[in-house]
Amino acid sequence: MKTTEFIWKNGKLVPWAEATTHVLSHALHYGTGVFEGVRAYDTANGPSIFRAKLHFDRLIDSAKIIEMKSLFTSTQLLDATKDLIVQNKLKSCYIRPLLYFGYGEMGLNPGNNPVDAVIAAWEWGTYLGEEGLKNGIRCKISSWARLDSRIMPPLAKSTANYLNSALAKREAVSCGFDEAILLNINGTIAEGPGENLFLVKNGCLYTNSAADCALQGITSQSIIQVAKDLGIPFEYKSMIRDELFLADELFFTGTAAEVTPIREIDGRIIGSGKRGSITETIQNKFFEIVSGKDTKYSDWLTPCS
Ligand code: PPE
Repeated sequence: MKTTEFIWKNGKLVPWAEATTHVLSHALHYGTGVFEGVRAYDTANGPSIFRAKLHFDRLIDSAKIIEMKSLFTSTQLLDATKDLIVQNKLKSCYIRPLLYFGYGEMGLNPGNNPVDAVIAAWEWGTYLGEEGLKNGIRCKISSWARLDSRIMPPLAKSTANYLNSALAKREAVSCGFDEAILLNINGTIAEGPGENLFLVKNGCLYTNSAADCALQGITSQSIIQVAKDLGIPFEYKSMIRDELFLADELFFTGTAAEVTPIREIDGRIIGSGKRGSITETIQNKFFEIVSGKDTKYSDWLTPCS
């Protein structure tokens, strides 16, 4: 990975190599952390964070779900991120804030352990490749089910949840695919390991809701708004696997994945087997918005200075 000069830790900027933690930190053993994935884009106003407030508010919400009290507010963490980007002289970057139960006591109850806070930012290009953004990716329906809210909290970006995602991702890649699609334990579509899923059928756009155990994606929420503004009909809907096979177009959304078309699932060609026209329209608009070129959405971007 590309490193930078500083990482923010518990209120201070520390050199990248010194942002370390004790091996007996609670989160390392039990997955008791929450994180965010945020991007800043290069715009005419300098590096600008996409939907910054929503991301830091979701971080605090994730902490609330796992009963963790952050020592920093959403606003303080956002201010720290802006400073970090400026100090690291980054133009565009991926931002990873993390709150975790640190070193103190072992045992499952994290209650008495300190809550450590870190924010790192580094240059991270396309998540599923330039080629994937343009021509679409190949997915595998995972043999791993997406975690259910009776087992783990799907709306929290908790570090523990991501073993579920990592297992699905590894399986898909080792079977020769680019990415996984997970069903939930009721058999409807949940999401990708780090992406929400959208379907286009007969000109209408669909995605699922929290009831299907999908993370409530901030990119997804933004795309729904963009679709409305573009006059593309949209509905929330639970989906089964067959509907994916019959879709005209499918695409993933996510901070890391941005808007990535899906061209194949388990060897079956989806739609035309290429990026569909509605996907392309939405994708183009997304990149215009994040780069600050469509000023109608300028309040979705927070400049760093
Ligand atoms: N579902 C999951 C499970 C998920 O992790 C993400 C983001 C999304 C949906 C999309 O949410 P949003 O970014 O708010 O639109 N995944 C993050 C982590 C990816 C990683 O590999 O790490 C991300 O995209 O930053």
